[in-house]
Amino acid sequence: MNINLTNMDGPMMGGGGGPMTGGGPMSGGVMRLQADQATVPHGSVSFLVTSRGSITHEMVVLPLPEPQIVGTRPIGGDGKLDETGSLGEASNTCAEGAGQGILPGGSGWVSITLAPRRYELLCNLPGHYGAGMYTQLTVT
Ligand SMILES: [Cu+2]
Repeated sequence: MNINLTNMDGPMMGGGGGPMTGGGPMSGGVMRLQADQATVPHGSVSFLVTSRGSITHEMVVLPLPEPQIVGTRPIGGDGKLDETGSLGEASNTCAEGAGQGILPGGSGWVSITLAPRRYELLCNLPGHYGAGMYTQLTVT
């Protein structure tokens, strides 16, 4: 599946298209992690993650406990989440797996074997989750 990582922190995002509308509330602007599929069958799931914003991003896969809602994990004082239980991540520019982050215009990828349940895909760079970089993935 394809994941797009975006942020709006200035006028340079013009022409990007997509569903982002309106101004960014609060400081830091609006950031998004958008997947082209909300539901996939269980087994090996391949993620192709592209940073289309102006800054570095990443994608981490965490199980989503019932009945928790995406976007409601507690954020630590460093602006990040506890990644305990992470099943994998794409945070390497033009390479697989974990790295230092996906640079603007770059892609990273990872394949993870996922059992049927709900997951949360998110960016865990400081402040990004709080700015909106999360989405739910349901594996059937
Ligand atoms: Cu991010």
